[in-house]
Amino acid sequence: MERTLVFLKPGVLQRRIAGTILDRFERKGFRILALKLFRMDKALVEAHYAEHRGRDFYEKLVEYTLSGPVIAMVLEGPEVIALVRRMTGPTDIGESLPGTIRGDFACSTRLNIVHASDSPESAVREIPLFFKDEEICRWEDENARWY
Ligand code: FUP
Repeated sequence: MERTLVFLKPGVLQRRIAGTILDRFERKGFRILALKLFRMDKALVEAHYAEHRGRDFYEKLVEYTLSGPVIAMVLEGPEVIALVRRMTGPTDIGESLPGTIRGDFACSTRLNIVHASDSPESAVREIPLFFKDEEICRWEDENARWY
């Protein structure tokens, strides 16, 4: 069983598509262990995107991420990290096929609407940036045998 960190970027609330995207993750069968709507502060954005500091898109990325509330979540499931990345589609919007979240709801790499951890190492680093341990709710999944 794996966990991954996902957040829906500010454009999602503005466009009223938060429910639509959350619905995809729920229907896939992942378990939502934590969920919150909040404004990331600059320290969190800089910590989260530390690997991109100095890149030409970095300032715009920080500005966009700070421009409104995000909806962050921890999802759990077998191979959830790779499966969610398949659902979001690749970073490069030109490669994101219809049927993926980015392919269906974004036409810009910079405003690509969703973040999802890209590896087990990233998930382990990112989850505690967003959630305290007591905010992560473990629950019995009676439906798990159907997925
Ligand atoms: P991802 O893990 O798919 O979100 O991709 P990255 O961590 O490589 O990039 C983080 C964010 O930087 C992307 F969501 C959008 C932004 N970005 C750009 O604006 N231009 C680029 O060329 C690459 C990334």
